This record gives sequence, C-alpha cells and structure tokens, in this order.
Amino acid sequence: MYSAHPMITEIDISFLHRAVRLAVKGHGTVEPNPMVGCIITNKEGEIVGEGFHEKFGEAHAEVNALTMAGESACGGTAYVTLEPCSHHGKTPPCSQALLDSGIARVVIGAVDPHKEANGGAVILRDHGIDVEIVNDAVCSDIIAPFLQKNNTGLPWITCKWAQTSDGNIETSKGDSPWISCKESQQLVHEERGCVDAIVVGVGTVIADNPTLTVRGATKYRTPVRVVIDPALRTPLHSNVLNGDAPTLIAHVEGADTTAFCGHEVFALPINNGVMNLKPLFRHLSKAYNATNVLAEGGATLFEHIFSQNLANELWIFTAAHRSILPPRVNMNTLVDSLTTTLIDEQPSGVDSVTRLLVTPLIP
Ligand code: AOF
Ligand code: ZN
Repeated sequence: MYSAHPMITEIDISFLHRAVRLAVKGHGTVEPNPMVGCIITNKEGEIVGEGFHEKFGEAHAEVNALTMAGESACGGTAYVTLEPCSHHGKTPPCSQALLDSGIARVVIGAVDPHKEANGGAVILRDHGIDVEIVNDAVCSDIIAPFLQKNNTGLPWITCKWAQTSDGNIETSKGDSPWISCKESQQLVHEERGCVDAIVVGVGTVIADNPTLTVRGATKYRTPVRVVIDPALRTPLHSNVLNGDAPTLIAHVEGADTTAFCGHEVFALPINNGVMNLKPLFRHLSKAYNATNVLAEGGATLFEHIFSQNLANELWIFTAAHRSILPPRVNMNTLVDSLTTTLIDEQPSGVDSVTRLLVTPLIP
C-alpha cells in the first residue's frame, strides 16, 4: 500500500509513472503547454488505452488514451499525470470526455494551476466519479517549466555543461577540445532540438566558435542563439552569426550595435554595476514564447545565472578524466554553493550525466 494515502496503491503509482514516460514524448512539440500522459485500465485493471498530449493545439492526453480504449474504458480507471481540463480551449474539456466514457475512477498525478483550465477534478467528483489526487513528485516535475512560465513569466533555465572529473569546463592546450563523449554530444543535440533558446557568454563564442544549432537530431524547434556580449566583442565571422538560425546579441545599454545589423540586439540593464539577465529571459518568454532555455556556458555566464538566482536545473556531463591544468573556475565547488536535489544520474558512453533541480534562494 502507498502509505501517504490509503486509497492509492503502488499499482496506481506505477501506472502514473508509466503515464509520465508517455508524457515526456511530447517534449519539444507541446510547449508552451504542459507535457501530459494518460493510461486507461478496464474494470479488470488491464491497460486498454494509452496516450499523451502530442502537439500544441491538438488533442489532450486523455482524449488520445480514450480513443484507443473505446468502450473498454467503461467502468475502468484513468491515470492522468495532470488534472483533466474543464475548459473549452483549443479542444473540448477532457473532464467531459472522461464522463462520456463511463470511467469509474480517475487518478490524478498533479493539479493543474492554470486558472482557466483547472477544476476538472471537482467536476468529475460532482458526477460521482471516484477521484484521487496524488500530488506525485514525478508528475509535478514534468510540468515545472509550464508552471515557471505561467507563474513568473520566465522560461525554465537549464544550465548544461561538460566537465572533467575535477570540475573543469575549459579546455587548454594539450587537452582534447571535447570534454564529453560522442553519446553525450548526441543527447545535447536532441535536447537542443526541443528547446526555444540556447544562451552562451561571449567568452565561449571567442574561445570555441560554437555554431549552437541542432545537428544529427530531430529539430522539433529552432532555438534562437543568444550571446551575452556586454561590450559587443562577438567576432563578425563567428559561426553563431552564420544565419543557420536566428541570433540575438544581448549587450549593455549604450553600446553601438551597428555592426550587428540583421541580428536582433537586446540591451541589458545594469544594476549596481552588474548586468541584469532577468529582463532578457523575460523577453525570450514573451517574444519567442520560450518555455525551455538551455544555457551552455561558460563559467562566467553560469556564475551570473547562479548569483541572480535564475537557474532551475543543472544538466552536467562529467568525463572520467581529470584536466591537465587545474580549473580556473571549479564547477564542482560552484555547484556545492547551490541548494540542489538530484533527480537523475545515468551513464552516457564513458561519461556520467547528472540532473539536479536548483532550489531558488529566497530573495
Ligand atoms: C488536460 N490534458 O493533456 C493537457 C492539459 O490550449 P488548450 O486547449 O490545448 O489547453 C491547454 C491547457 O489545458 C493547458 O494550459 C493546461 O492547463 C491544460 N492541459 N489538460 O486535461 C492534457 N495538456
Ligand atoms: Zn484537456
């Protein structure tokens, strides 16, 4: 038995987590909507329907799962990672679709904070359906970017980097230019194809001349390339200006942007001598409808993002080897200065990949 709630069993939780694995298949195509998954079991507890919200503006998870289940849904249970919607949005309400199916029980992973769409749980209960709200951590984690955007007007900011085992993200003479292995680089390209923006500091542009495009992976989205370049030092022949994807150069107020004509420029305000990144992220959320942003370095950019309390998640690729020279900025120490929760740790080729959620500091 699941001890937190006597009516919810371990089987319920395992079906919800199976629905989470479906939900995340929508990453890259459903945003700015939340990722949602649904499993339908029949009266005997056998899976008869599975579905997820596949594309923004199209059918919600419950409708896809109910379509697969057909009449077998009658008397069964629906497991939904997010509270079924109650509103006529781009599609009719899922709460009504569940009522029409004759489902007897609905297990909800997380409540929907969206004021126009929520309330489905109450509607279902009012119609005599047995509704359980689990408040499951995994179901909540997958809607975190949606919540962030709705509640704060900021995108979800994931800081991604590759480091040596001693926390160095910079390569020096004698080091290989690649810290992480091919498998890890592939994962990054897959994620790039699902996010709305990739942000780097000008130091990285000058040192590595990255292209910051999606290569060798499905391009569900074309992320805008953003360079934090206070004094406009981006070389005009840089790969980030090659026209393969849009580029935004963020500089400090008053800089002469004439040379960057044809690219978007954004003036960053200075507060107490420090460039304030929040207005830039707000702009990405508004102008690009950005839900997910990948910050790809370097160390100085991460220091600014961390000190301004803007990081939501860390995605760290750690190689097995140490660096030849000691790190200028030790990323292991920098991470230790934050309050984080480990959500995943996996091997990727010869690397180890770690995902951490960052607990924001109370300002
Ligand atoms: C559900 N099931 O699979 C999803 C839900 O713009 P619309 O009409 O597609 O509605 C989007 C809103 O519906 C979204 O903001 C969120 O509150 C909810 N998403 N609800 O019952 C789903 N994706
Ligand atoms: Zn819905």
